[in-house]
Formats: sequence, C-alpha cells, structure tokens
Amino acid sequence: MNIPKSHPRFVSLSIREKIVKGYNDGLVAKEGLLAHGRGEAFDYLVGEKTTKTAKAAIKAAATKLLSAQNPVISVNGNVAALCPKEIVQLAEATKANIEVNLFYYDEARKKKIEKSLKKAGAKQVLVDSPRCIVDKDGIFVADVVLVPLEDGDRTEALKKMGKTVIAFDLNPLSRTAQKADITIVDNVTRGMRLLVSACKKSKPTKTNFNNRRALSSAVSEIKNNLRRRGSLA
Ligand code: PTJ
Repeated sequence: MNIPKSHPRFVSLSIREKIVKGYNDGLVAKEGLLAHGRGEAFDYLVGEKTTKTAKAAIKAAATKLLSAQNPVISVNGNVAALCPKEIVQLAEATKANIEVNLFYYDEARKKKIEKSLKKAGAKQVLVDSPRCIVDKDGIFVADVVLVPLEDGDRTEALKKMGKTVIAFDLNPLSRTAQKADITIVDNVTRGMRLLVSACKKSKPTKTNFNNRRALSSAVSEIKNNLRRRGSLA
C-alpha cells in the first residue's frame, strides 16, 4: 500500500505495512499480527512518542546491558520484521549474542528469521530448540536478556532461571511489563533506535532503576495524554 506522507497516521500505518510484509515474507506468525494490533492500540494511548519514563528506562537498560557479562538479545518474528538493523547495531554496541526464540515454534520461520538477521549484518545468530529450550551458548548462560516484545510465560520462565530481564512492551499492565526488571514502555521501532544510541554513549555503571515506580508513571503518562486530548475528565 502506498501511504501518502501527509496522512495523519502515516508513521503508524507504515509500521503496520512492515509487519504485514514480515508476515508475507514468512517471518511473522499469524498471531504476531494480532499482537501488533494490541501494540498499536497502546501506542495510541501513549501518544505515539517516547515518553520521559521510557527515556529513563532506556538509559537504565543501556547501563545494564553494558555491565552484563553475557548479554543476549532474544528475537521473535515481530522484532525481526520491525527492526532487524537496530538489533544488529545493538548487538555490536553491547557485545551481545542474538538468539532467535519463538513463542509459536516453527522451524521454517526460525530459519527465515535467522537468514534475515544475517542479511541485516548479524555475524552470528543463535537459535533455540522447541519452546523453552534455549541455546546452551546463548540465553542459558546469559545474565541479562533483552526481550523486545515477549509473552508473559517466557518472561516468567526467564526470571525463574535467575536472569535480569529488560523488555520493550507498550502495555504497562502486561505480565511481561510487570515481571521484567526494566520495562521500556515504548514502540520497539522508536525505542530500539534510542537504545542503540544510549549504548554507544553510556558507560557500564550501576543503575537503581525502580520498575514498579516506572510502570506507575507510564500509566500516569497515558492518563495525562488522554486528559490533554479531552478524552478524560
Ligand atoms: O514470533 P513468535 O512466535 O515468537 O511470536 C511473537 C508474539 C509477539 C506473537 C508473541 O510473543 C506473543 O503472543 O506476544 P503477546 O503475548 O501478544 O505480547 C506482545 C506484547 O507486545 C503485547 O503486550 C503488546 O502490547 C506489545 N507490543 C506489540 N507490538 C509492539 C509492542 N510493544 C512495543 N512495540 C511494539 N511494536
């Protein structure tokens, strides 16, 4: 679809086209289209911009990734379709491994994602085996795992394995958002770019980021956005 730049929803519709292309190319699961729709709805509520709270979470995530011994970036179909180049740049900036982990396990899709990441410049891509069995050189030995868009079961499993979890999730109420150590409530297409530049600028220091407090201010930012638009008293 050719979307005119003047369209008021140009950016959102362009991101939607990326997900649809990813589906047509065999990277995104059918269910990934639904997950994207949920993300679009929350992005609308957030105001389709990176909030102050998200910026603080990105800063904390950058220092955490840079201080990690074995950071891993977990990639699923949606992320592979939306920001493959940024994943590669982030892996380079943080010396992280990239591991493909699918919720809706599909060997053919996994291979296509691996190939597309290599095409985007990834030197090495680790792959999981069927669900919850992770690569022995990747997430299994990782101390910090970045899960851009993840379902709650997997985030809980990572926490049970003792990992520090950093997540992107536009829904501050989701199980992933609540269980992660650092949740970036931002569209992965905006936030990932900012995370890459934060990692290039930051130093590996300690962070005293409080996720509970950050999620509560993310909800307040949604309320304030709705008030500004006159949709909430
Ligand atoms: O490729 P697979 O098989 O690993 O499957 C990937 C999906 C995303 C389908 C799978 O992990 C899944 O079902 O996820 P959920 O449980 O639907 O959770 C996805 C979360 O990401 C939801 O809370 C959405 O609001 C959020 N989300 C969707 N799109 C974006 C987003 N958050 C940030 N940026 C987005 N673009």
